[in-house]
Amino acid sequence: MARTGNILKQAFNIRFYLSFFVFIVIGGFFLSTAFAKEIKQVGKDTDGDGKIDRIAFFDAKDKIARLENDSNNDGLMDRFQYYKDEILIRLERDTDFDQQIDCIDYFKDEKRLRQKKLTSQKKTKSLKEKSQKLKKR
Ligand SMILES: [Ca+2]
Ligand SMILES: [Ca+2]
Repeated sequence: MARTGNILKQAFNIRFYLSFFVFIVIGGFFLSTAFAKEIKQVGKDTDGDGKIDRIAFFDAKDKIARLENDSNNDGLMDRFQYYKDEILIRLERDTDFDQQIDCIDYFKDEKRLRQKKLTSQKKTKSLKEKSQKLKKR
């Protein structure tokens, strides 16, 4: 009797460890993908006109990853600040509000390193995708 009890106990233990292992693997997988992504966004209507004009994106550690601003209040984001470890590393701007980035500033240690201006031929980044995402909300 004692023997079967032990076997049952062992079987239970193996199952326990297996499910624990599976839990860790799946949990780890979700965590690792979550860390790479911005998982939370907080929109703000800073001037109180009922339109969201600032959206902050946070990563899984609740650190700011990106900050978007609508500086001319047309409902389209035109200022994109990118952060690493909560420090500004890049600022992308659409200064003429044609939904294309035309000016990029690079930062290091919170100081501007260099500025890249994109002429109409060299506009590499389109904001259309971002704007569409915004409208869906
Ligand atoms: Ca705008
Ligand atoms: Ca532009």
